[in-house]
Amino acid sequence: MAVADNLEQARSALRMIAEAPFNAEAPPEALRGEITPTELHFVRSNFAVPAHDGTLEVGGAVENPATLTLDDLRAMPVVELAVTLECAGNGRLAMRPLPVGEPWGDYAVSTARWKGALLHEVLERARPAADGVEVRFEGADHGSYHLKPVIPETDQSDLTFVRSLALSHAIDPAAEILIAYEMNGEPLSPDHGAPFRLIVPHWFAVASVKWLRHIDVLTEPHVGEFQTGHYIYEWPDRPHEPVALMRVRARITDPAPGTTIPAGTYTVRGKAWSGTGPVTQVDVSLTGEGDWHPAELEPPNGPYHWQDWSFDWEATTAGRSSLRARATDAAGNVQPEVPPWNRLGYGNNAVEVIYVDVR
Ligand SMILES: Nc1nc2c(c(=O)[nH]1)N[C@H]1C(S)=C(S)[C@@H](COP(=O)(O)O)O[C@H]1N2
Ligand SMILES: [Mo]
Repeated sequence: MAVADNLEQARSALRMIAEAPFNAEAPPEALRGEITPTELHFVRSNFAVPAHDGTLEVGGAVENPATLTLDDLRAMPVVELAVTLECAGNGRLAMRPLPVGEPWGDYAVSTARWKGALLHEVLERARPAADGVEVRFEGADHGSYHLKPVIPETDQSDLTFVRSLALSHAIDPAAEILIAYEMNGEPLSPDHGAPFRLIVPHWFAVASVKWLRHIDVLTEPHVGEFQTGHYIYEWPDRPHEPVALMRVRARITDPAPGTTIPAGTYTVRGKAWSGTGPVTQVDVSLTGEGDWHPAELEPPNGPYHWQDWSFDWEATTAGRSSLRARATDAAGNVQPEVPPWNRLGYGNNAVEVIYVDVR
């Protein structure tokens, strides 16, 4: 099969947001399972799938630069982690006034099993210089950028996808940052960053650089369109902040919005996750205002994994009911009722409201 046919096949079950570069949400059913099958995992790319020469250059302010191949990475200790990834733009469509950017509904979130080498081990071998402050991750993808530049002097005609992390975070064994080469037991697919990508647990997925080509230790913080231009919360009333950890959020996966259900007991189900988690409580409301009832919350199956919750609803009265679910995490963060508006539309974790008709 030609590459294009394979790509088309891999993309066919998703809900397309943009064709080129390809961006797509997961179908709602994808959120029911514990692990999202690869063909149902959302895709977010700023540029077309690039060619990649199969090498990873590790350099910058290090004593021991190296060029690694997939075989080199596979020869290192193997770690597999289930990680929930959410795009920072997920839920943007519900913000008012509507921000610019990809019109994501609520399904730019998925959970896959990622297998790879640990970033901190790769960096230990490279031996970062004492004056290192950040680590820069460059993808092989580049091209002209369709969003208005936020950094005025950037050349929009050929930008490369680059992100950075604090060196202290990148070298922290407890952070479990992966250079992943497998997703759900298969080599990475083109849309998900083949041949290898970063996976940064707990962070909004923008940190998880796909098609990884260069890792450089920096002695000055990185400045760039995808780090200090976009992916910044431009709050109207307080200092701007970079997009970082995923915000606490619950989703109702069953019933589907707008469905009609027969009168009786109905088990409402959903998922909940947080980058500052685990989630410690989910409450459900069946009216407006403050009538919250605790749901049954399953413990997490892993530290970076969304959690299942359920609620037995005595749906005995015919008519329309509003359903809301609200998560709280171990750090005490609770979902707000109103989307936390910021100019570029990131991090909308407002409480979901759906309606269901009982007959
Ligand atoms: N090289 C590269 N990495 C990237 C991106 C990109 O455009 N280029 N997009 C980021 C964003 S914004 C998201 S939400 C995730 C999406 O990962 P996925 O397509 O595997 O779901 O990849 C991140 N890594
Ligand atoms: Mo994203």
